[in-house]
Amino acid sequence: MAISERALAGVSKEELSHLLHQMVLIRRFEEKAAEMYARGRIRGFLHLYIGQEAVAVGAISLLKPEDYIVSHYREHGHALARGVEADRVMAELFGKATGVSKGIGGSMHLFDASRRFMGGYAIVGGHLPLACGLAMGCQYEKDGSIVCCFLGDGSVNEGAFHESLNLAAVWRLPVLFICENNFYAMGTAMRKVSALAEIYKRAEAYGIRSEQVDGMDVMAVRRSVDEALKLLRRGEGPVFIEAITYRFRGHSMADPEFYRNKEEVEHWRSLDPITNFRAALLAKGIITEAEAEEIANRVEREVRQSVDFAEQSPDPPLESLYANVYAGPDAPVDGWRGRRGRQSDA
Ligand SMILES: Cc1ncc(C[n+]2csc(CCOP(=O)(O)OP(=O)(O)O)c2C)c(N)n1
Repeated sequence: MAISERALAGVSKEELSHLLHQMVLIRRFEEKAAEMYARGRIRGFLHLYIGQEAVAVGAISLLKPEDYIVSHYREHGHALARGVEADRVMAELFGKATGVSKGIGGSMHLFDASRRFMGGYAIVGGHLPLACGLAMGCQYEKDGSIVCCFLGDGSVNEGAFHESLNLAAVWRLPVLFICENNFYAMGTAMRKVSALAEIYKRAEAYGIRSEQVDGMDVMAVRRSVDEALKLLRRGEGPVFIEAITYRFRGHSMADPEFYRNKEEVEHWRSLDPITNFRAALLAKGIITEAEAEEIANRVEREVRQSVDFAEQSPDPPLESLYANVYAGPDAPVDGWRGRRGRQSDA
C-alpha cells in the first residue's frame, strides 16, 4: 500500500530515516538470527518478527523513556525498537552471559528494566495482567507514564485477555494494548476459532476506545498510536489498537507451514512494510539512494558485530544454573530500583 504524502508531512527527515533504520535493523537482525539457528549457534525456540516491523517501530518510536513495554514471545523486534542493543539481544539468543537476560532467558524472555522493557513472556496472554499491574503503578505515581502492551491474536480467546481488558476499563488504567493480528496462532487461523474475528470490537465491548489500523504501514501505526497516547496521558483510560499485519516466516523455525498457501504469503510480501516505506521516502525525495544504501550498510555492520559479540561472549557460569529460580523478598532485579529509587523489595 502506498504511503501518502500527507502521512509523511510534518515528520523530520531525521525521524523518517530513523524509522527506516529501525525497521531494517529488525529485519536484518532476524534474518541473521535464522541463519545462526540453522548453524546450531542458537538453540531452543526462535520466533521471528519478519513482516511485522512497522508495528513495533511505529508504536515504540512515540513512547517516552519512562513508559513501560510488555511483550509476548515474538519480541525481538520490540526490544530492538526500544533501543536494547543488538549485541545484547543476539548474545541472549546465543544463551551467553552478556545477553540482556544474562543468557538464562533466551529468545522468549528478553528483559531490560533499564529501558523499561519489562519482558517477553512465553505464556500466551499471561502478560496482560502484568501490564495492568504496571499500569496501576503508573496511575498511582501520577508521573504521566503509560504501559504499551503488545499481544498476538492468539491471546484474545484466553481468559486473561478478558479479565485484563475488563479491569483496565473499570480502573481506567493507562495501558495501550496493541494487538498484532497476523491471522494465525501457530497453525490455527483466527477466523476458525473466533466467533468475532474483528478483534478491536471485543475491546469496544468493554467500553475501551479501539480501532483497527494497517500494521504494514509504519506511518499509519504512528498516527493511531499518537492519538492513543494523547488520551492515555490525559488519564482517559485504556486504548486498544488492532494492527493488521502478517508474519512472512513460519510460527517458529520448526514450522512446516501447511496451514497457508504460497499465494497468500506472496500477497502479503507485496505489502512489505520496509520496501514500501523505503520506496516512498525515495519517491518523495526525502532520502537519496545513497542514504538508503548507507542505512543498509550501517545495519549490516551492526548485525555482524552483534554476532561477533555473541560468539566471543562467555557462557553463563555453571553456578548460575539455579539462580533466579526462586525469588525471595530480598532478590533485587539488576538495573531496577523501584519507582522511588529504592530496591524493588523495599
Ligand atoms: C497459555 C498458552 N497456551 C498455548 C501456548 C502455545 N503457544 C505458543 S505460541 C502460540 C500461538 C500464539 O499466537 P499469537 O498470540 O497470535 O502470536 P503470533 O505467533 O501470531 O505472533 C501458542 C498457542 C502457550 N505458549 N501458552
